[in-house]
Amino acid sequence: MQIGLVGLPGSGNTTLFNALVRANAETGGYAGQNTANRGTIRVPDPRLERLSTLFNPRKTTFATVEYLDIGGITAGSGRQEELQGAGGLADLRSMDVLVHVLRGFPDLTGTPVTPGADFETVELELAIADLEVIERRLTRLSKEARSTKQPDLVREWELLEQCKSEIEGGGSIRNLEFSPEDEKRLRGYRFLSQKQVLLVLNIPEEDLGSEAGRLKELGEFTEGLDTLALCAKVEMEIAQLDEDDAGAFLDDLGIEESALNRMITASYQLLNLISFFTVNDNEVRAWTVTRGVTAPEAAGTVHSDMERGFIRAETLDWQAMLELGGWQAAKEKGTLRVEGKQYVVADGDVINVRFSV
Ligand SMILES: Nc1nc2c(ncn2[C@@H]2O[C@H](COP(=O)(O)OP(=O)(O)O)[C@@H](O)[C@H]2O)c(=O)[nH]1
Ligand SMILES: [Mg+2]
Repeated sequence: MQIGLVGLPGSGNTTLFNALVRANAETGGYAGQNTANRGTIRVPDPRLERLSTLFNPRKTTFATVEYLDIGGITAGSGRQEELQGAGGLADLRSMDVLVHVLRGFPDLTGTPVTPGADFETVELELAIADLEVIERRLTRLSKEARSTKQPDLVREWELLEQCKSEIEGGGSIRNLEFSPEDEKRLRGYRFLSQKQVLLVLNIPEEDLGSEAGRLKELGEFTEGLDTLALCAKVEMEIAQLDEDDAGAFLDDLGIEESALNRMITASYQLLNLISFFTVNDNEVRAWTVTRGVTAPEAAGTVHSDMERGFIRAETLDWQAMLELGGWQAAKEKGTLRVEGKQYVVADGDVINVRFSV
């Protein structure tokens, strides 16, 4: 999974990035506007750790999340999308989720705290970047569609016109609903204003404990969007500590779960993702799939041959696997399930795919 951090400069994008990936990137804008930071983290998963203890494999492979901090968005960023190199909005196109970092703490210059307006500014730039892409494509597409009358082109033209008027009316492509076929037609554009978003309100340390209240104050613009509040500065400090000290520090501050965990949970929920596990002597590994995938589709994330040649999936819940202590015991106790092609994978399933190609 790839997650892009977006926000006005000074909102704490880089501070949060440092907290998430335990990095030490320069904060406070000293590194300049066009420095992108990238970092990958393992998705913490106690289930995987326990399975690993049981199977004692040569390798344990966690799911990963890559974070990208593009270095701030300001008025005008959208129009310059293609001009900018590293640090430009174009890098955001491959992201699965955009995290809007909203400044909820008083800054040194005394600029008022206006998360709603800040969000609008950034959303507008994302939409403008999309509009640029749409307009460029429409110039050619409208001619082609008119002359060839090819239904696919005509439909694409209609869809882009629909996106264009949504943006021109001040909206985001996210607000539009498309049929699965139309969704597919637009997928290649990877529109920024269509991406799932998570709002992160960056609050001052004094407000820890009042997260819910601060989020409520945000008002109407958050309707229908996932939100969470955290103090990036404190989280960055926590991220520099070793695990035991970090736990004690979190307790002291009354923070139940680190930002890292909360952001990952929120992102998984937003994208409707679940995990399943494969286990053997060589490797115990977590895989990420969309909720609702069938066993062959899940097998396909491991290897395309496994999907093509899928016969059946031997399945057991991770907890049952731990209780029973392995495949053999599960077979003997009759708890091992043998699932076919229609089986919908559940979060926490341990799966062994039988296939033949
Ligand atoms: N008081 C306070 N200051 C913060 C917080 N997060 C970031 N800052 C400060 O705000 C400034 C800008 O932060 P930075 O992460 O570089 O913002 P960016 O421009 O969005 O990447 C830095 O001086 C940070 O120390 C926070 O949660 N509370
Ligand atoms: Mg920054």
